[in-house]
Amino acid sequence: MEDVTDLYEAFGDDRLPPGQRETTAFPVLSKGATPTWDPETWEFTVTGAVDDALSFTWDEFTSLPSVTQRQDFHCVTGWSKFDCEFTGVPFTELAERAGIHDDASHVLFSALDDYTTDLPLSDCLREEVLFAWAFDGEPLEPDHGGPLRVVTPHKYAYKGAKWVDGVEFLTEPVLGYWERRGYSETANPWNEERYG
Ligand SMILES: Nc1nc2c(c(=O)[nH]1)N[C@H]1C(S)=C(S)[C@@H](COP(=O)(O)O)O[C@H]1N2
Ligand SMILES: [Mo]
Repeated sequence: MEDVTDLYEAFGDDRLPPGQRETTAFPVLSKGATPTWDPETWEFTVTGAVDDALSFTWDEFTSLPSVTQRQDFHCVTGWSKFDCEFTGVPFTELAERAGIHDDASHVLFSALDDYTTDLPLSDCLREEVLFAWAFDGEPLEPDHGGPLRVVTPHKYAYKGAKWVDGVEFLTEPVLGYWERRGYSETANPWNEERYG
């Protein structure tokens, strides 16, 4: 099992970013209701500035090479949860398969509840950005984004789309759900980039 917990040292001096408090609970934060999904019709797409647009069924997606990492989780509302064990497909795995165009600079994630979030491409091409389907060895609970969510331990957690079903490569930024409402595009917890 891969263990990247100590990656926080690359993000800042302190494991707990400024203005955060540690919790052992795992609160649920969603803009609305938990969406339902059907494993028979679920489809994940990779589109935009790529050589090959991709599409996966649930069986195809969960057959991709996966990793398990221990990561920390930082919510912009002020709580952090340490040592979350997530299993899933690295972002870089999909990026390599699709072939990203040289002029791609940003990424927009989409989700079953019509949530979106955007990040600069360079913030996504990191080993800790995963499309995760398991938490602590169990299938990801629906309220926490099951069947599939993104995790971004180097960013506030609103960058990790729950119920994710697509990723689009962009040549210019397109603001996501919270980014349009004033939250930061880059969202670095160690710089307290909460608002844009
Ligand atoms: N699809 C979707 N993803 C989402 C959200 C959402 O409302 N919809 N909320 C975000 C926010 S603000 C946070 S803090 C985390 C919360 O994840 P959790 O509910 O598993 O704690 O999910 C993020 N991803
Ligand atoms: Mo959040």
